[in-house]
Amino acid sequence: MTGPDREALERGLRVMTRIRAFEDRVMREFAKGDMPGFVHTYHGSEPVAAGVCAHLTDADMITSTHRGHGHCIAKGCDFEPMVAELYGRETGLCRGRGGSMHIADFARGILGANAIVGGGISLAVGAALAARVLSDGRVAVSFFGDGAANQGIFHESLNLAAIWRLPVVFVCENNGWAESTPVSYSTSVADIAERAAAYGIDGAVVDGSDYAAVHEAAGRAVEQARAGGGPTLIEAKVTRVRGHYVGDPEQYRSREQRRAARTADPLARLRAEIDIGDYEQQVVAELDRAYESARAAPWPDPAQVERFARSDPPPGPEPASDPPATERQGSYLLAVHEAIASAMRRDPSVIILGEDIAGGAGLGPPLEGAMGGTFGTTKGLIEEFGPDRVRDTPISEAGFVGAGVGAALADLRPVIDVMWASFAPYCFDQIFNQAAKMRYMFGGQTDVPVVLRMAVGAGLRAGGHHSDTLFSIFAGIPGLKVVAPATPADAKGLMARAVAENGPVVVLEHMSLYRTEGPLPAEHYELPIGRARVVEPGDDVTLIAASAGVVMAVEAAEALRSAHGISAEVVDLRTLSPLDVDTLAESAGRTGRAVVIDESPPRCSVASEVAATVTEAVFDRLRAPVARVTSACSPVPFSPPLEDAHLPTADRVVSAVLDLVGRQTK
Ligand SMILES: Cc1ncc(C[n+]2csc(CCOP(=O)(O)OP(=O)(O)O)c2C)c(N)n1
Repeated sequence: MTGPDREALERGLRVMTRIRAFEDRVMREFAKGDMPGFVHTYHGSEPVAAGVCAHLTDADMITSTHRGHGHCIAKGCDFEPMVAELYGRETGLCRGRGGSMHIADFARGILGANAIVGGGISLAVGAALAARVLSDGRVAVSFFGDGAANQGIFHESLNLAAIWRLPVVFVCENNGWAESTPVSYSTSVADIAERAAAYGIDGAVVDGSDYAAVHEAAGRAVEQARAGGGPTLIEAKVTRVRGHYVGDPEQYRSREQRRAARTADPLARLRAEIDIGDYEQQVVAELDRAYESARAAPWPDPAQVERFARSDPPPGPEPASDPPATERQGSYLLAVHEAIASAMRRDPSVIILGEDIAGGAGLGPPLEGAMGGTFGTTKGLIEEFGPDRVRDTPISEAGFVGAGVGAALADLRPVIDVMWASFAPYCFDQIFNQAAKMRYMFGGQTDVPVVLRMAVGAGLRAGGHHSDTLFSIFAGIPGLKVVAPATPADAKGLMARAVAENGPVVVLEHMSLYRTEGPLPAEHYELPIGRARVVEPGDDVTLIAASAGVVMAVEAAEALRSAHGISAEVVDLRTLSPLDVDTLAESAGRTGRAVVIDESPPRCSVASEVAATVTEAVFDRLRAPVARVTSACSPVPFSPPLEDAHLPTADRVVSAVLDLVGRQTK
């Protein structure tokens, strides 16, 4: 590929001029004190964003960083909504929910700036995965700094992109510093691009202050990606002309280093060669208008503080709360399998990702006897849907969960198998900071239709790393919906609904329930998220549980009835977030007593949340305080007597009820 022609150089200089003028103005305006938060300017890297984005269309996708203004401008963002976003106004690109560090413009393929260093890299891999699965010719580019190249997610992402030969270009803007840490200290290689070789992909070092050089290298990488030739890592060496953030005293750079940095001007070379007339004045006038309009724009309405936090329910009427009647029996495991298979049949944008889900088939033909996941829930799906939609992953939870989330931003509906919930901390950023927050931070520009499946629960003598429930960890995250089915029929209907939902849904499948049998309708059906179910009616006390706790509650209700003449109503939460407050309040208000059963440890548990919710709703109708029966406040132990002592039991539920009856105050 030859270098850019004169017209391309002129276009490039215009884009760089826009970026420079924008950032100069940001520095001046920020100093006045009425621009909230922090801003990080792009001075010195202008040729990188301009030279790379010159090869991208609106349909192509980028992920950006805390230093993202330049990327947005090069990808075509208008000044007015950008400036309004910096001021936190309702007319901003993200309706003021994101700000400088989370600016996004989905109409232009900008999948968000990301204030988590390295946070965008796996999202770009996922966007490229979507382009590959949909065969639509799009390319994804991830911009990130030298600091991000030392994050684990960088390495997992490059490996994933390499093994799947995805249409993605990784652009490392090496400005020599990560905040105050020099790259010479933090990085084991002279050139970050050398790391490409470790993953068998092309790597290139380019002078990031030379527009023509960036344009040429990026053109080659984007063309290769589009043609199916796989990813490239471009390292653009640039100078960080200014401080890390506006206002940074830069005490870690000597006066000489600062002076040398300030004199670097990557626009100078092109300015000497190319005449763009009074374009700079035009840009300044455009910025004047943008600032005037942003300052006059309305603030977001404080009454709408929760708007966009959770996805809207899918269109159409809410499904019936009960599964269809059936004579058919089936296991919880089969239920999960059937829900996923039927969702994949109905919607070609549904894909599944996870370790061993295709049983080692990789991208090749299905293997005889493939596992179908550790528990066998996805067995047979590779044969029916092929390796593009049933994607085995390496052991890279952060990488493939991030890729799933990125794919969800780019028109797929991934169902991601995290295997055991205890592994979720490895991908917590991708769940907590990315999937759960994006709709909100980007002001409703995008949904994140992703399902995160995890096996939970103790009792199988698996010890501390394979037994957690993490109920409250997920239920406590505002952007997530969380379901924990107790029966095969619920497992099927809630999984089907989770896939149909437009936002991230965490499906917690209890390991001790996989082999349990119950009524299992054969047809496709959905159950509503956020609706509890009265399993057994009763008058004297309400037992509230979820997942395997429901089995315990039913056992306790039977013992209370037969041994003590106490009539217990059993309520299955089904959904841990959002809670079905109406059903809980109605039942506990009527019986006047409630015991919440939760397999997680007690501190800040779902049991605590339910107890507080019920108390707030029907305090005046309660005859005794709400009681909690939880696991012990320890990791799940291995030794059988210890594990048994750790877990709640039906006997403890019975005791809690008897205690409440004895303690009643009214
Ligand atoms: C995961 C994470 N760790 C630390 C930070 C704090 N932080 C913000 S920017 C930054 C430096 C990033 O350096 P680099 O990736 O080289 O980008 P640059 O700022 O140089 O553009 C740090 C440490 C963060 N935001 N996210």
